[in-house]
Amino acid sequence: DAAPSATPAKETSPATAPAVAAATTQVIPRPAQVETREGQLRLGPQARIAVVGDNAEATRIANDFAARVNTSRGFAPQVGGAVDGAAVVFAIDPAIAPAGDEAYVLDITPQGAKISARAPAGLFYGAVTLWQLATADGGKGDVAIAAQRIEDAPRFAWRGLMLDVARHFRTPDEVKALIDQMALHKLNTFHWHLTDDQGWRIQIRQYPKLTEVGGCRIPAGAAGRDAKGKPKPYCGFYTQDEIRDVVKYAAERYVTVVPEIDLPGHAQAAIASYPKLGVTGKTPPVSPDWGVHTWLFNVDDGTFTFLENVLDEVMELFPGRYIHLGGDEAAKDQWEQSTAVQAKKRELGLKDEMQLQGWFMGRLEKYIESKGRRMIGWDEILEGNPPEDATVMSWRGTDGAIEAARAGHDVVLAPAPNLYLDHLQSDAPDENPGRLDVMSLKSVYEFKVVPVQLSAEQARHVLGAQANLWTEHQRTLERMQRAMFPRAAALAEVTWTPEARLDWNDFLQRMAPDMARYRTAGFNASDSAFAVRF
Ligand code: TNX
Repeated sequence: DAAPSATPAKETSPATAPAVAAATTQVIPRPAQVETREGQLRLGPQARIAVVGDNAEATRIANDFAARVNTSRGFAPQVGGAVDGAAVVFAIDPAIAPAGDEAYVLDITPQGAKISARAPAGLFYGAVTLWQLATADGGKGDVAIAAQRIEDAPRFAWRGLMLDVARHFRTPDEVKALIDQMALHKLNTFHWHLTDDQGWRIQIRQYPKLTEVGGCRIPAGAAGRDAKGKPKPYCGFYTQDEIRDVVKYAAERYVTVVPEIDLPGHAQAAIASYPKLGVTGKTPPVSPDWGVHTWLFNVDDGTFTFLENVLDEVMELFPGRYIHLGGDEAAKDQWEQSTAVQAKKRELGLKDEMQLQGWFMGRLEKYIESKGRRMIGWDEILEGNPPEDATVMSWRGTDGAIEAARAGHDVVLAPAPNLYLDHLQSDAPDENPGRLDVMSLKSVYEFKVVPVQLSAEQARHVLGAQANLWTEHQRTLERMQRAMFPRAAALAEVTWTPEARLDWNDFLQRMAPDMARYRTAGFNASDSAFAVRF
């Protein structure tokens, strides 16, 4: 891939913005409340960090902060010792004003900085804020941070990114680098799209063929053949150990991983591995091309046993509350054409295939609920009359979100095209390949999470928002990263910052140090985001 070469528009370019605008707190997402103070705090190699009380997690977070300071500024503050004389203090304090586990207060005076939070998650976010302040000038060694008092808490509980690793696989290390960038922007939910027609990417011990067969495809055209014309499979999957490692890495950064096993459509790779799971008895290849496919899971008991066994292993690996069961784009042809499926439909007294899908999803939902989990699914699940406690991820615009919230379902907004990061982000000629129309950094920033049609009561069902990266067009790591950031930074601000504090021009100023931080981290955020004339 060519490096971005587009010339940023003068009036908005972070490259032309002052390195650090003194009046702006250089933090993304913008904190809920900032009170400026006189003077500056200097942090240098002599700085020491103290942790109040005997809290192992607070100490881990303090050490993590010290390590990040070391990576960016080249000195590691010592962690330990008395509060007196410490440059930075971490304290769990249930009495701070802002509510919630993710809230924190960061009080910076010329004498020192104190991060207080009700829970470790808040300490972690306070540390991220202080680290951003300490790295805004992009320099090494001593740093001066403007004295100020920050009170901060997120607007929404679900601040998410989805990555599709079925169309194009990314290694565990690549996924971790993404999760790290999420955490540094206070995004807290990583939705991992693990199965699809083009690949099954999660090892399931009871069904090894899912990854042996379903983890590989022969790409269409030249990409799928070597020089001698021999098939060149495209493969990739995560072992369970790798998944546990990623989940732990995410947890240490207060990111919850939501796995998705897509049902009953997007099932071609599973059916290629175990044809009995399908309706026709035929064996398809793992799909080499994109688009909506026709291969559906069967509705017989054998298929449910398989899916329940798969979900058992999935729930063992992912301790979070939500399991995503897909539900999108299940073309019903195969069900319509199968006498056995039609007999089942009549036996259940269901009038059409959408009701049958509702029954299918409902059965699996009950299963995971019996294990204390909750189902989330794409907005098609609404058409199957799901039970009230199903959470809806609205992707076909925002109508699904409105309908879901009115019907009493919790909802996450992830609408196409606004939050679909597979769309181009500029019209620069060397832009990442992607879908039209252009979804610019600004269009993500201007996304309204709560649809205006909802009453205040209904709006309480809005858990938050998420941006999705489908990877049909994102073949390489560089493309994936450029499609994600910096637009994910805009999403972070939209989901964290109080609506009244959102300010596009101020955000653009804060993007300058943010872009420098990606470069330092070796993460390919897209400069072309700024090539658009906003
Ligand atoms: C629709 S959005 C899909 C994905 C595709 C995406 C882009 C959704 C729930 N399903 O399977 O990747 O369009 O082509």
